[in-house]
Amino acid sequence: MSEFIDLSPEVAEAFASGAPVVALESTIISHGMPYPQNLETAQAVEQDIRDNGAVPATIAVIGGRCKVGLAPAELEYFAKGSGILKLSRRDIPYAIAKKCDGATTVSATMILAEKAGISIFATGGIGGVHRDLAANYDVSADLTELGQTSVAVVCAGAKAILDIPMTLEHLETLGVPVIAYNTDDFPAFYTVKSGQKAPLRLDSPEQIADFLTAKWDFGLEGGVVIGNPPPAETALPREAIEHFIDSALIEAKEQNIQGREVTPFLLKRVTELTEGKSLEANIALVRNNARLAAKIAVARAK
Ligand code: PSU
Ligand code: MN
Repeated sequence: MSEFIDLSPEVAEAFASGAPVVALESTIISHGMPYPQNLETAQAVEQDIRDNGAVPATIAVIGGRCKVGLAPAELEYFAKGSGILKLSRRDIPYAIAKKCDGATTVSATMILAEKAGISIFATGGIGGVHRDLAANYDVSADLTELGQTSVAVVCAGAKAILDIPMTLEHLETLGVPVIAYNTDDFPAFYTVKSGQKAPLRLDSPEQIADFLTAKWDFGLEGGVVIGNPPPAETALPREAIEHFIDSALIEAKEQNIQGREVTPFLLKRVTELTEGKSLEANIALVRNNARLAAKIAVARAK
């Protein structure tokens, strides 16, 4: 184990006994949802993983130490805390050297998960290619990470605020397999269908486990995107959400929101504009992804 990583007692015990482990990120807690829904979600997601036979490992950086598995009080700190950095790959050395507290995005979580030996990770939606790329160059570091780090990311597709067709093209260029679970369509976070067909489809956790074994045993390093459609009861119709996303994008431009602030701003504004409906959808889909990730981890451990 890397000298920079601390395992929680629960995760250390899981490794010792060979129990399946699922990684979880912390940016969704500190920068993706408001308090107290973020804390309730973080706790519920961990329990969903336990209920499906695996051990949750929420990942973050505390005082420059890379934590794999958080204690309940640490989860609460990341939910309430202000001044917590948002860490992608580039920021990890700064957080370690300056002994900072930082929440990990998909890219940083994948790196720490791989170093700890965890290959399955659940989140809400990956980052991707932002809309209006020519005017506003913004491509999430999540995509580059998926191209090189061997962790499978269970998500409800790419976030709806993004350019989904361009995100899929970019993933193809990077050689990242994109699998839709039990459907032909690539999901779009709040909505069941993005209007894009997913390049690959698999229909059970066992099939996904076999796919991962084939990829990595053959020596093809890099990540995999597993697109799990959001639960229908809370998913939003595309027509209902598109208008609010457009308004949020215009506001972001007017207020000159840039860099790492863009995604948190858009998620927050869409939650306000939908009067909480998008947050409700986000919570339900993260939990749904955690359940599938646990089942895949269990299938891989067999
Ligand atoms: N999924 C969610 N909410 C989030 C995220 C994912 O439901 O807030 C986070 C992840 O940490 C992802 C990040 O890596 O959004 C993308 O940020 P950016 O576009 O700045 O790369
Ligand atoms: Mn960006």
